[in-house]
Amino acid sequence: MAFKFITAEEAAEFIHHNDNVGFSGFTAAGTPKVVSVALAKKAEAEHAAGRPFQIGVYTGASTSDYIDGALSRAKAIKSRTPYQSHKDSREAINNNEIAYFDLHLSHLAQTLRYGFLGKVDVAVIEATDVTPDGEILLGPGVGATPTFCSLAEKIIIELNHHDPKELRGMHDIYQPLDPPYRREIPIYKPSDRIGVPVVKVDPKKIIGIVESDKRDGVKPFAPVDEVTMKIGNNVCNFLAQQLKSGLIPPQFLPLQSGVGNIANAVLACLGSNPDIPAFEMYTEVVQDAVIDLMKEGKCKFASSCSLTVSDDKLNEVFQNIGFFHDKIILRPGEITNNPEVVRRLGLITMNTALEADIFGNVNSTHVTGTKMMNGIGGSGDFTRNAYLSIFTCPSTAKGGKISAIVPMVSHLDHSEHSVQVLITEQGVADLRGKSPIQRAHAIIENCAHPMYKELLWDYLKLGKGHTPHRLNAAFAFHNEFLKSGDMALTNWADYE
Ligand code: 0RQ
Repeated sequence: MAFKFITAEEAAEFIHHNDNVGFSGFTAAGTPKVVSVALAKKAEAEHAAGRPFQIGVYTGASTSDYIDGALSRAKAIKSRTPYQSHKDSREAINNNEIAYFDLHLSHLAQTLRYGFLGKVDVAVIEATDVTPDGEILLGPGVGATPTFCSLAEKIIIELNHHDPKELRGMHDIYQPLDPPYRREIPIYKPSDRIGVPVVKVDPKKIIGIVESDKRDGVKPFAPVDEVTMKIGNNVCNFLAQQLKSGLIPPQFLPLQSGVGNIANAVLACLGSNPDIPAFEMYTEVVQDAVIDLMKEGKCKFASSCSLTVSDDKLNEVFQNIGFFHDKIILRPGEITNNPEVVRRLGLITMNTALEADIFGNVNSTHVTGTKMMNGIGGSGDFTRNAYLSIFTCPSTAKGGKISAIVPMVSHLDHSEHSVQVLITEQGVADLRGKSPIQRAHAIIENCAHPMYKELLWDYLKLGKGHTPHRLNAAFAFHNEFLKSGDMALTNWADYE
């Protein structure tokens, strides 16, 4: 090995206050695990000595406790983008201790290359292997790693001894040309390979290698329960009926599925429905359910940015790498989520809403319009460009005290123009070709919880115009929740 082995603490010494640092991986998969923790300790020591120490953090998507958790607790993050989902990081963001700005995941790499966010000083990259001439074999998550490596002045490698070198050949690393002479991304089906199996960097930029054998530690998902099972079945029945009526081509279309418990449950239901043919995925995260579907032959192929699977499931993949090797491609996020490719392949996209309004607008990110949950992630990249865009969510949250169907979303991520179908455990609202009032009827009738239906019908009677809102009452559900802790206590008489 031509490079110097250094400790995580020595690596942290190369990162300075105010640096912008790009971390490899996508979700917990493929993210560094030891340099970030050493960096958090360095920040704490600096703060104890009365010196400032904070960095800008760029990642592929969410990370794990080793990055967002450790660095947030150490108050070491100055700014952060694009997606996070750690409770400590969420708390710091909502206290405005971290200047967080949300981006569509497909935009991050090009936004950095365009120079809009300043320099990337250091890239910290988890690798399965690295050659003396600077070929980096990544692990189970790609994210924005190729761009971090090409822009960064210094690269620190975390060599993870747990991931097998047989991963070689599963990655497809490709960086598009930038404007003004950008060409098409030549992916015409999910399994097309257009790049190379490794990230190539100038070896002179690699300042050292830190060894690690830590696992990604993706948490297993909540088991499928009655509500998520009903949502999953509603999605399946809807897709089966679309297929039968010829609105989806007979050979089916590639699927994208979002992140989280609901998305995992929807996939599990798709797998067990005999009316849904074996399918391919063009998506950004492969979750546990997909691995099982591959074993059953129900999922034939997956193009993804990461294997966001629990440690046990990842072991299963590694132990049967011969089986999975040619069924999964791991690509950079700007390719997995690329609007051009999403539209060309004609994806059926399935993402989760925090809340939706009766006119079909979706909030994926902000609780009561003010508190950041996770970020928009890839949901916008896919929804806006889908063949058929579906949002799912339970009709209520917090034991029924929150209705996920509200008069007006308290924050807008996906507008009525992009959201085609809304599905809860109550049923399906097909919004295509409907006016705002027709959409409201479909959503209240089919998706709202019975506990909230009357309130929503009554709201609709309050408004006037093409999209009949009563502006002083549009956030009454949210106001009531903030006041009494229960949206169901909303009283329209207060707003007349
Ligand atoms: O809270 O954890 O305290 O119980 O939100 O909700 O129902 O477990 O759903 O895990 O699928 O996450 C939208 C956040 C859903 C996710 C979101 C509370 C609820 C619970 C989680 P608890 P569930 P999920 C590609 C796609 C944006 C990014 C995206 C997400 C917690 O799917 O981040 O789509 N999406 N990326 O109780 C207050 C409401 C609520 C609410 C639910 N209306 N008000 N709290 N909750 N509805 C993937 C990537 O980009 C990587």
